Amino acid sequence: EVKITIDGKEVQVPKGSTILDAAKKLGIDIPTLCHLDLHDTKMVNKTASCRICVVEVEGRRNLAPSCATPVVEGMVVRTNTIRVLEARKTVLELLLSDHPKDCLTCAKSGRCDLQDLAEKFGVREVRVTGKAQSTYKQDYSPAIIRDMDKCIMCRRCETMCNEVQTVGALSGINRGFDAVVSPAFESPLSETVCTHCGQCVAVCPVGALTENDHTWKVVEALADPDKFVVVQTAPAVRVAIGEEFGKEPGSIVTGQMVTALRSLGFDRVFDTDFAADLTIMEEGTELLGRLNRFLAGDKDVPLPILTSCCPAWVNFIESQFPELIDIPSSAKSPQQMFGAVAKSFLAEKMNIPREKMVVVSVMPCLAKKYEAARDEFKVDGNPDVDISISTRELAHLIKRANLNLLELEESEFDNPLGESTGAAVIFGSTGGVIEAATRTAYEIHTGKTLDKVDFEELRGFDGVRVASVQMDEFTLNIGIAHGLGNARKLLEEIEGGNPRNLHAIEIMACPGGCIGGGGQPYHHGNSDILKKRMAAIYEVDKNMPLRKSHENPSITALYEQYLGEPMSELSHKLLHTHYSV
Ligand code: HC1
Ligand code: SF4
Repeated sequence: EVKITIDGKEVQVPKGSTILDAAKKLGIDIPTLCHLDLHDTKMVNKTASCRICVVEVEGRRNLAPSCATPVVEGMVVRTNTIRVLEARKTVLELLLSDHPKDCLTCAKSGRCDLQDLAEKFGVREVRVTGKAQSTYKQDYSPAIIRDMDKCIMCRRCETMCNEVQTVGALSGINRGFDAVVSPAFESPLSETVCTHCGQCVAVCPVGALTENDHTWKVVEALADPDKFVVVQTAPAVRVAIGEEFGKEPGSIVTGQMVTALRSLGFDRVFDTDFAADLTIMEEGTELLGRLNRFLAGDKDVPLPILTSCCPAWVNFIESQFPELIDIPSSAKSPQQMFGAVAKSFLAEKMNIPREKMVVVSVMPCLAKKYEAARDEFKVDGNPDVDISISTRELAHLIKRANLNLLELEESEFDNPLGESTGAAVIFGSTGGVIEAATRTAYEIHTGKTLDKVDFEELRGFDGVRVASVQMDEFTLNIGIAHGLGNARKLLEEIEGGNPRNLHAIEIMACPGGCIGGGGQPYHHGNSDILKKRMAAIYEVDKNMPLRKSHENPSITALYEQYLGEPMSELSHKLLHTHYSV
């Protein structure tokens, strides 16, 4: 431990800590822009490029960036001298001299770190006038908008994309005023290996990277008297959207969210969780089918089976591990299963022509926008899911309609596509999809009822986890990874001959799984927030009367009335897909 003094207060921190760490421990707020500390991944954006966090260290001539200066025994630090404050103001003016001033129409207005600091430091004019403002073309991908005029070169997105996700779509190019983070050769993101995971958006402190906002498309559909507009909400939205209205992370606001959606004018408010149960029926059957072939001695059976509900992950395997493309489950994601069932079963039942039905999804994810737009999920050009909006976008819509989520009464989802089990809601957390599949696979394989449905060994926050579940005489070996960098580790292990004999693997592209998705309320890499959302997910599961997908009565009815059985011909047509490299 090292003892130092900051603003007259003593604090002890472990050797190797920075001044910024020590100040945090004292509750002293040093402003940062480029700094990003993703504790659980041990990943830190170390550029120390913005210099907004400078402090005065006794005995040193120059101001020190607190994020990159290690503590030394006896160090005396001041964070609020006139010299420090003026230096910070100058840093801001320099940044603003090459930054657009269109805050009124910026997607990040009101939640921009640079705007907040300019306000805090009372910057009323920009004295530094550099070269004319640099200008770049805006880049629209299905999920993400890049407005590089707003890039402040903090390089958080680069660390996220290259080091945490190991995708490598972004890097710093050009020099001086023209320096910017961009795909190589300034290609549009959609023409690169970008997976649309949205983690770069999640950490961008300014308006350089934002979601492709579809809220007005939703409003237009709702206002069209010719359209029948249904909405589905993903598992992870209900434990996070409350944060946008001032609730603590991990607050469960399912009932209020349903009321808000109904008040917005949706004709039916359904649940992606219903389709998550359906996914388990299909994916679980596929898993058991492959295991049975394996147990019968078939050496060519593609194992381990990989979950396929995360579109960024699917994109990642398509572009980075094409030789493994036969092993993911062919089951569509719940978002897409929902759309396919709504526009067939429900549309037929209600006698609504396909083109008059609009399916909107509310997702914690930006890659879901890209998934919804993929050609394999269209019938004659008409998509199964018409519009996908994020948790943040739904919060905007609710506020725009003068509704306060927290004051709304709770209400229930509509049926039949609104009924779900606890197995479905845990899809929202890392480990949840495979736990849900295990609950069902166990009971079908052994013919026994589980005494305890909680598979604690599959839960947790470690980036890569491996556990075994006993199914009578058969030991099912399960692997789990969240974050694409961790996924890469597990896939390299599979390519290397699968030494741990894994039979099934769940992969989610985002830290924590969907609860940490690129469309969730901004959490700035703070894993405490993610852990609270995770706890809430398991809480919802615990309180559900039914906790296994195969016990969902609406799912049973759907098979009886329409699909026949899991993996039937119609199930294949509606609920399964193929991958392309
Ligand atoms: Fe997810 Fe899924 S769990 S992918 O994390 O399989 O987005 O929440 O909706 O589709 O159900 C996301 C969450 C979500 C799908 C489900
Ligand atoms: Fe990289 Fe994900 Fe951003 Fe694409 S969306 S640039 S993969 S961090």
